Amino acid sequence: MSAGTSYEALSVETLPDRLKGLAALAGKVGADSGTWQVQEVGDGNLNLVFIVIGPTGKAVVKQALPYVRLVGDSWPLPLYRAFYEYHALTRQAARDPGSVPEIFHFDEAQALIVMEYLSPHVILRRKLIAGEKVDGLADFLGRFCARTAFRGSELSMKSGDKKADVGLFAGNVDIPAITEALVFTDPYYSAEMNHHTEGLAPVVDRLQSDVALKVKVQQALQRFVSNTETMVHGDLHSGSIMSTDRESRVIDPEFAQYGPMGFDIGMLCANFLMAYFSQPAHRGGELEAYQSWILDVIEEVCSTFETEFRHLWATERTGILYPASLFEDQGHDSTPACDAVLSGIWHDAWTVCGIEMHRRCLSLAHNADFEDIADPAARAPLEARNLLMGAELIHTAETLADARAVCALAREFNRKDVL
Ligand code: SR1
Ligand code: MG
Repeated sequence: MSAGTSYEALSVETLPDRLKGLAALAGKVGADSGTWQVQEVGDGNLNLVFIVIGPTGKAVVKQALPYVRLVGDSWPLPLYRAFYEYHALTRQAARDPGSVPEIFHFDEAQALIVMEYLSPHVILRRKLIAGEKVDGLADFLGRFCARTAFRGSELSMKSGDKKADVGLFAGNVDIPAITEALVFTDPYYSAEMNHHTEGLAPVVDRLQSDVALKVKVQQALQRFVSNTETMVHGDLHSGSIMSTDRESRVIDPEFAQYGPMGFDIGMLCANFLMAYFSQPAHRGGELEAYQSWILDVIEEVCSTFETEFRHLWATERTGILYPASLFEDQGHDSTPACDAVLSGIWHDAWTVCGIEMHRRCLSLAHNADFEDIADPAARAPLEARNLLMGAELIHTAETLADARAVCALAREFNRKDVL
């Protein structure tokens, strides 16, 4: 398949013949495409994902579809998202080496990325539902969020490079628009694609009639669309992380844009909190111990983020923001400035966290943590705890002390009979 050929979606049947000339793929899996075994394993909402297995190795071929897979061709979606995913992956690889799969090839016309097959990694969300622990997870994620936030901002980048990159990613319009609608807007009114578990109506009504809440969420949306602090992954949930028992990688940054530094870590913490609140339906034995482990992960992700961010502040502050010429060179400690930047990050993070907790139970794309609970009567009370804690986070985001306070709140809501 050569660049410039008009786009055509691949299938298990057509892939070997269409990609047999691709040296980057043949070099990994073997030159004889007749020996390739192909499986389509995409279980996300948007794309085709193939595993290609040959005599000399395995590779992943990810191809964007021209529509939202979850919904069908009634919702067209530009193929250019693969271009932004590719560019986001290269930036994440540079800003936090080893954190993302290795890229072997990108074909813009076919909206296709050939990349490393991660094995024996599985989607983290699946491990959390199964009650499995991952060593080093919090360290890895805290560092990833801090490094990509700091190194993608004017704290580190040259002003011209940053502006050029903001310009490049500004072309990613329709994908962030999904977030603007599904995440920030739809949960707070009866949007067409919304759905929620039977029995949750009183909680949904309470959230949707809370005007102060809607104002705070809209303020967060305003920051999301107009604050280009750093390149965010844009969809950093537990389905965008693949882990073994001791190693993790971040995948799927097609929602990348320049946005607030607290966005990714906020969305990430929300997904751990939803894993936490859903646990009573997934296990009996070891429930408390496993829930405690999840909260420990949240606390450690956040403390690692702070430590790494402060380390980068001290060692890599090479951009136009808070320059040493204004602080250290004048004999002035810049710690209060770093404290203030971090405080803004946490305000954004906890607000986004609450919003993500809402959208996954109210808007279009729910998550398996709750959806795998077959009985609505068991699911609704757990989702209700999650929804009300989300509201509390949004209301108090500016004054929350730290992740420990957030986890204390989670323990409190986990004991509540809301419905
Ligand atoms: C229509 S896309 C729905 C969701 O799937 C993606 O993974 C994002 O989370 C998006 O919000
Ligand atoms: Mg995704």
